[in-house]
Amino acid sequence: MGKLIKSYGCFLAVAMFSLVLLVGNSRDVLAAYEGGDVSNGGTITGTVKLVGDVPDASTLKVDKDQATCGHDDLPSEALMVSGDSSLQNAVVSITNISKGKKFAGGTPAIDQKGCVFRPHVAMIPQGSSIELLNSDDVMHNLHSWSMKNTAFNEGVAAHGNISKTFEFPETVKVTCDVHKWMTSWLIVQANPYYAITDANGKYKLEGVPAGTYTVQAWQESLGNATQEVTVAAGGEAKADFELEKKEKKRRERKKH
Ligand SMILES: [Cu+2]
Repeated sequence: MGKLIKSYGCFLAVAMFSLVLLVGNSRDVLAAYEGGDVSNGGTITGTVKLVGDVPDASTLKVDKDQATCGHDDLPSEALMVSGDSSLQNAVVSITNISKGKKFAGGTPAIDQKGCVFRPHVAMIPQGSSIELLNSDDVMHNLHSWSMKNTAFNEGVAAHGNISKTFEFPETVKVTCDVHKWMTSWLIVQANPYYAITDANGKYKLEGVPAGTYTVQAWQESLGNATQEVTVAAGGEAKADFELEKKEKKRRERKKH
C-alpha cells in the first residue's frame, strides 16, 4: 500500500512538472511576434545622452599585422559621445510588443575591414542570418560570446566569409581573437521596433500601433535604462534617455 501511494505521488509530481512545462511553452508561443499591416501607426522619437562628464576619447593599440591593420592607434567605439553628451550607437527598442508592423530589415552583413568590425553595432531579426565577412588580406577570427544562441569561435580566411543564424533574442558580443582590439555587438531582436542612435544621439521608431510600451535604451559601456511610453494613433511620442557610467553610481553610493 505504501509503495502504491509512493508511485501515485511520483506520478502526480511528474504530471505537475509536465503541466508547468506545457504552460511555459504555450506562453513562449503566445509571446512570438506577429507582423502585419499597421494603420495610422505612431512614432517614438528621442535622444540618448550620457549623464556626467564626457570622457576623453580613448584609443586602441594596434600591435599586430600592421601592414594590413595600420600603424596608428584606432579610435575606440566603446563610448561614442559628442560634445553635448549625445551617445552614438545606443540601441533603442520596444521590449514588450507582440503585434505590429512586418519584421524586415536588419544588418545584412558585418565586415572585418582594416582590422575593424563594420558596423560596430549590428541588428539581426530573430531567426534570420547575417553574413560575417573578412575583406582583409589577413586571417581574422569570429568569437561570439552568446549564452542563448549557439556560440562560435572560428577563423575566417582572408577574403572569406561565414553565415550565422541567430534563433533567440540576445545581445551578443563578438570579438576577433587574432586582433584583441576588435569588438562588435550583434543585437538579435524579437520585433522590428529598434533603432541605433546616430552621431547626434537621435533615434526614431515608426509604425508603432497605439498603446503603452516599455522602451529600452542600451549602450555597451553604460548598460540600459527603460521607460513606459504611450503612443496615440498617428501621434508622435517623445522619449529621451540618460545613461550613466556604473562606476560613478558606485562612488555616489559610498558618499551617503
Ligand atoms: Cu582580426
